[in-house]
Amino acid sequence: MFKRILIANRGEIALRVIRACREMGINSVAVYSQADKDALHVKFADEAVCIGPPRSSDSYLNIPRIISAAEITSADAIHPGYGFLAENAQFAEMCIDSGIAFIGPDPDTIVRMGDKALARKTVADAGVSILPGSAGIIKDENEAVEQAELVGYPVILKATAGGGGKGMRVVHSSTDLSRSFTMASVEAEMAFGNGGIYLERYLEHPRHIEIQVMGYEDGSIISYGERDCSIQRRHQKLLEESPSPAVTPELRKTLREAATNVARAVKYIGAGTIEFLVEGGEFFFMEMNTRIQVEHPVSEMVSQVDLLKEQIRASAGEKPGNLNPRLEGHAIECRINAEDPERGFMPSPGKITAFHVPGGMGIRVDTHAYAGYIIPPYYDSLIAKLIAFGADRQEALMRMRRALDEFIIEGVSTTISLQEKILRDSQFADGNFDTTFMEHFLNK
Ligand code: MV4
Repeated sequence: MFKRILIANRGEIALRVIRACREMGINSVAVYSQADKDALHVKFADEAVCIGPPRSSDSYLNIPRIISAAEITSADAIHPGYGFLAENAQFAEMCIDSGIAFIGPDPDTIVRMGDKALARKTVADAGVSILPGSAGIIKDENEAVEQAELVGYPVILKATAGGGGKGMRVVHSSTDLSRSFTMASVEAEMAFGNGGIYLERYLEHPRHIEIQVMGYEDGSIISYGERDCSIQRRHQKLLEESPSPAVTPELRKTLREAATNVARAVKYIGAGTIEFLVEGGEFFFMEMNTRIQVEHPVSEMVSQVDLLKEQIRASAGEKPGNLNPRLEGHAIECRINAEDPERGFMPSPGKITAFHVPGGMGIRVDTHAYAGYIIPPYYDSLIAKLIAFGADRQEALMRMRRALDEFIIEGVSTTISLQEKILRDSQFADGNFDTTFMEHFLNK
């Protein structure tokens, strides 16, 4: 097992990794930017190294500085968390070349899944259904029109280097297609340095359902239950739950088998998520995330497995702790962001003047915030993840409403009041929602 893990991240996920390390008897090394000198991950880790100025590009994204920090502290592994360098194949490769384990899949797998057109091919070859669409990157406008005619409108253009909604365009007829294709490609080139575009049939009312998997060196792939992440605004998730109110036991079994086949096809190691679009009982692979995700706690609550510990064990070459996790109960997570829903979700950095965290039966809060903490303006605006667990959805919903009401955060604007409103919505309460829910909800 690893002796010392450097955490190349900040915020709540850095704390989450430190907690797993502590329980496993592993030393932890925090890295931090000048803006994070008073952050809890710096205080809670066994050691901490300042890696540079506030801007991410000078600190949490600066590969040489992070590798140097690992070398001077004799860390034998690096945990990237989510965001920042978590899905950077070059970083994973440089860790390995420096004799430091990267806690994640091998660099080839990151590349294979990070290129979304290549991922579609990999998944189709593994026998898992993908949406009808182009066989790979579309070379020009004429090919885009040809492919769209074959697939049928509406279609969606996606950047092969994108993911998570960046650089997408929905096209309803051939008149828009040539222009949309050119614009999408130029945008993708600017955003990702890769203008490659592929095309798929567009589903108007899908659910976003994802399956958590864990892969091990002995070849075993453990699948967990699904998470329903349909409640999003501009591709930012606001609330996630497990199980999905829309997934039957039969569909769950099928989705878990499909996700396992995808992971097996790439000999997946560590924590991964296979995202599907589900509509009218049909499901289609969308993309695979090769990292631990923000919303992993809902899977932890319903499986009673510590996914961080399993991820670390898997990367250290150990066998799975539990071959067949039992799924029991219902978990919901609200992402509490320092943003103002009344002002178009503008970030609201600054000093948290009062902070009271809810507790009691079935409540978990993953946060790095405290009273007096100053949220820096340089990073994402997640302040806390509030997770409610209950025997069934009804109980989890009641606990979440109760806990949101108890949560006191003063000094910055937060999304709490919006999440309270979502939890009072009758359609949401009935489990009757899809990825278009937030659009309708915000226009009510
Ligand atoms: C789609 C889709 C409908 N059809 N692809 C958004 C995030 C990115 N990963 C892909 N996304 C979508 N892809 C096809 N073929 C609808 C979305 C989508 C969406 C997906 C999940 C959650 C919220 C969403 C909101 C708008 C669009």
